[in-house]
Amino acid sequence: MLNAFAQSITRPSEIKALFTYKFAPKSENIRRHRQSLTKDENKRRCYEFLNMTSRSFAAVIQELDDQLRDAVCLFYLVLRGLDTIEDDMTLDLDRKVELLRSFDKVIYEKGWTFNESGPNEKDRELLVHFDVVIEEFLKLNPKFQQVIADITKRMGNGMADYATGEHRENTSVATIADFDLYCHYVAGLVGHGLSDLFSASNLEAPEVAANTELSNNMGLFLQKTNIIRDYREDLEEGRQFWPREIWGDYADNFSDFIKPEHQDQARACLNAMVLNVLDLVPDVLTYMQQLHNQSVFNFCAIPQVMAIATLNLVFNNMDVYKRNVKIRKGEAVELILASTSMDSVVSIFRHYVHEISKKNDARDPNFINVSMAIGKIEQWITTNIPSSDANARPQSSYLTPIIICIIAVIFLAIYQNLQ
Ligand code: D61
Ligand code: MG
Repeated sequence: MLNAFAQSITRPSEIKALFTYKFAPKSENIRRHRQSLTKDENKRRCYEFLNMTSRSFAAVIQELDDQLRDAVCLFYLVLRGLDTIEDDMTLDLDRKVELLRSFDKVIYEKGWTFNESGPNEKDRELLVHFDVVIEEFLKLNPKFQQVIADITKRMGNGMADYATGEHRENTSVATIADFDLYCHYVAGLVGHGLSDLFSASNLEAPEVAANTELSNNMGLFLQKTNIIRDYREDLEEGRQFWPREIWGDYADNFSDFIKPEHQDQARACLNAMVLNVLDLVPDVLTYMQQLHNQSVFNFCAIPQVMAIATLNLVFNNMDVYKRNVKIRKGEAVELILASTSMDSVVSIFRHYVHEISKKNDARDPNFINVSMAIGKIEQWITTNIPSSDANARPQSSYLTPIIICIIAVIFLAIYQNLQ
């Protein structure tokens, strides 16, 4: 936590956000949620698993309205269980495929648990106690169970196809179409399922579930951004998700990009990957614009604004090839606090797109394509958000220099105390 403050030391708005966040009173939804856990041991354990297995989604799921919270939590836990089997490189391939293809049946088997995950699999414990998840799943309204089982079936079969080498050449994803299909299975389908849950709960209109292209692209935007950010980590663990149709234009081998002599090609390739993701932004904003329920809006908006901030962070940033890059905690918290209305979500997107455009370099082979993708996003904003001129640039407050001085004094005081 102190580290989070230190990272944002020169950014008063982030320090302010960190304080606000730390001392904010619990929302009404969270209080009711905590209350409901005191009398239900099994449900309490499910939320423990949620908090253990997800840094990015645990908080936003728990803020959802009562009608949706448990369904979305169980949806998450079921798919995290499935993904733990997909990610496990120690499992025998036939066994893996059998599990992936039957997981939609497993969730109806009271008492089912799984001890065969590799010892280093990060969410192994979830499967060891999966009976707890199944018991809670079976208590959900059958209309929610059906959505979850349907998506689990389609995702499991898609993962199995990729695990056995369909749509792949050697270990790598071949075409952009294969890349889109893989991301559809693991993330686009989550977008479908969530939209079905929103509409089934009546918190959102039936149209949100009906437009599957938009909900698919909500998932693709998150998954593809992660795949760009995780280049180094995935390479070290023997995984390749970038499609050869893109990276093949810049190198013969996927691992060439870490070599200093390939710097220029590596930079161009990275930006070509970001360009592929920028094309999704208009659909993300169109999806967001259909939402009416405040808790659903926040739940959807927060991951998407984190993704556009991450996309700006990785654009033209050679650190992606060296280590894990991550947005500052202070920046993340500032985004969380701001993601409560369409106007502010749009102005956040506009801000990061503008930052990307400032880093777009005329020597980059995709300079014009990136400019055009950005132009389309700006076009979407002017056409769809009449008030967008008014919030073009969030003004930095006149308090900024004063706050910097106060923070500097506090840190000095702490520092001298430690001496
Ligand atoms: C609105 C709000 C949240 C959304 C959304 C729309 C549309 C899609 C998604 C969330 C899904 C985004 C996935 C991006 C993160 N990628 C992963 O977690 C990868 O695993 C994919 C397969 C399992 C998906 C599980 C999931 C994730 C988020 C959810 C959810 C289910 C259910 C409800 C709410 C959010 C990644 O896993 C990394 C890891 O092992 O930790 C991988 O293996 O590639
Ligand atoms: Mg996976």
